[in-house]
Amino acid sequence: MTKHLNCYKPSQSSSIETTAADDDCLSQKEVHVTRKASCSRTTKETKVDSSVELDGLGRVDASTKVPFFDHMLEQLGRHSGISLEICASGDLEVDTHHTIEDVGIVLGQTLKTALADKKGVRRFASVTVPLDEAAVSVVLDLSGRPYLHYEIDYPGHPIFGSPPLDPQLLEEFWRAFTMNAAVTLHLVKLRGRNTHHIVEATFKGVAQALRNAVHIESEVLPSTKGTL
Ligand SMILES: [Mn+2]
Repeated sequence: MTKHLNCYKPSQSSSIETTAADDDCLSQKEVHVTRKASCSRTTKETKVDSSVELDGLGRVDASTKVPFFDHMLEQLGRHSGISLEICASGDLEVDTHHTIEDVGIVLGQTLKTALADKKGVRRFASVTVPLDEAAVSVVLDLSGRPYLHYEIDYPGHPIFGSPPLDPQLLEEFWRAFTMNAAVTLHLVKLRGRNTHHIVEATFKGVAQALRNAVHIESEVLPSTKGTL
């Protein structure tokens, strides 16, 4: 069985932004720690490459050959402000299960690697996001302890893209993401009748929660334990 996961994080050497034309700015140099990472994973079922830039502009390049899933990954990046590159090639002739789950694994690993020691992050987030008649509540803690509470059911039809996506697989995606990112994530559907809306509200909700939780707001680690 070939199974290989490689994660790469650029060196933590801080880059210093200066404005050559303005000496005053030089005394107020801003130090940015790079919060980026890339991971690759290959099995007999899938090959997934992922890059994450936490302080990016929410640019997304998602190519999983499951168009609706790409649409959701675009929501995740755009609404979190986290730039994402995800390229997956999986055994879609079986179904979309392996591809969806394995993207969750690799994306979670990439996020965890990019977060590194989590120094200064806000850590917690709680948001509710609507999409028309649907509303989904998301509670997130960058806890270092993987835990998923999943309370989302899907009425009606699957999503008839090409290939189609069984919304049941989204639970597998969020579980894989949660376990590998080592976060605590609660997803609760408050209401909703349209499957596309419910799924999209979930991705937008997690995106907004990530935007808040990864935000650097201090210079200390938000943990009395001393590690996250
Ligand atoms: Mn949509």
